[in-house]
Amino acid sequence: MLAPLLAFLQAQPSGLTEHKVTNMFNPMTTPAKAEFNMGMLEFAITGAIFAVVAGLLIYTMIRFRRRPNDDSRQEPPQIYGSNQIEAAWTVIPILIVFVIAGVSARTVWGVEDASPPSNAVQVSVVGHQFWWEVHYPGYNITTANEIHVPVSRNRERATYFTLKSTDVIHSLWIPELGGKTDLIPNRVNHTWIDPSTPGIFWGNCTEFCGAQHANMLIQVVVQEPADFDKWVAEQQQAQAIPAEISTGQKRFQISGCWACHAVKGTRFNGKVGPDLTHLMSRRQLGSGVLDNTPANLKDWIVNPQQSKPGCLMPASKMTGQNLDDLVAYLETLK
Ligand code: HEC
Ligand SMILES: [Cu+2]
Repeated sequence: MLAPLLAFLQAQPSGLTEHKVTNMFNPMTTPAKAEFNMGMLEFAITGAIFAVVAGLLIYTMIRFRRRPNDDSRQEPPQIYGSNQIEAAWTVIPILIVFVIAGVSARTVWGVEDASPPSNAVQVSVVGHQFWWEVHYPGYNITTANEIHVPVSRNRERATYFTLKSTDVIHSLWIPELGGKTDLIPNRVNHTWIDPSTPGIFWGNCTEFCGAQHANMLIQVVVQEPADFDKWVAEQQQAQAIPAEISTGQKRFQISGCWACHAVKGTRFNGKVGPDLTHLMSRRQLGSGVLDNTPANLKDWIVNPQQSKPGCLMPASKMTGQNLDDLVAYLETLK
């Protein structure tokens, strides 16, 4: 009953259902399903062990409880050692550990070491305090915090991730699409997804990485292949150099924004912060803290520490015409 209502409330103008409230009990890719099934198997095994141990404990507490007025009662005979029972309670746990270890190893390797089909979409994600740098080496695209991928059926155009970090350990978790995989400095990790339905899936950094760890959100936009190809074509465009440099663009330069931000097609090539070439195509600012609206963009530039205290972009304290010019320029970055 609730499902259609939720779907209605979550429906986006783009027609994509948004899964902002994440749900790890709703796996939607092959790896997520494998991990979910593994979790359920381990939950069942440990649940059964818990039931047996707790059952025996409760039985013993009741059966052998102290009865002050019952001195004549016959205690059951003590048993000193039993090779059969001791062998059983040694061997059975070993078998259980083998089953759990075997299933876990198979699942982890199936996700980490899967070899991509030739038409896979390769996405390289680099963790930063506190945002996600996203590259598509095959398409020559750089973006941030919002990963677009095509719907994949039978692993056709499945998405393969290469995960790295520039500073500390981060961890990628998009609950509907797959389990956590760490992004570790000086190490490369892999995972993959083959989402079967379009939608916008939210995720989070799940390895504590500093002050704004909880605001290091990420979105995966799963699109029909044709829509994804359209997005790729748009992102591949560099910004055209206008005949006359706008005052806003000058402001971007004078204020030193380019020291940290790149705009493809211009000389701005900073690498410390997110690539801004297609800033306006993104739904959010500051990896999920603000909706990408002109008013929020202004607030962010004046003082990002207001909405994301401790983030690594300094306040510009810019006001008046300078601010308006700069925002007008950023709004051309479609
Ligand atoms: C010292 C480096 C640095 C400077 C200088 C800097 N920024 Fe940033 N900027 C960052 C970092 C780091 C982030 C990511 C913050 C986060 O999400 O945690 C960021 C984020 C942004 C974002 C949000 C991008 C997104 O996709 O979420 C915008 C827009 C932005 N900066 C614009 C500017 C403008 C305009 C200037 C110049 C007034 C500027 N920045 C100066 C480092 C910098
Ligand atoms: Cu992080």
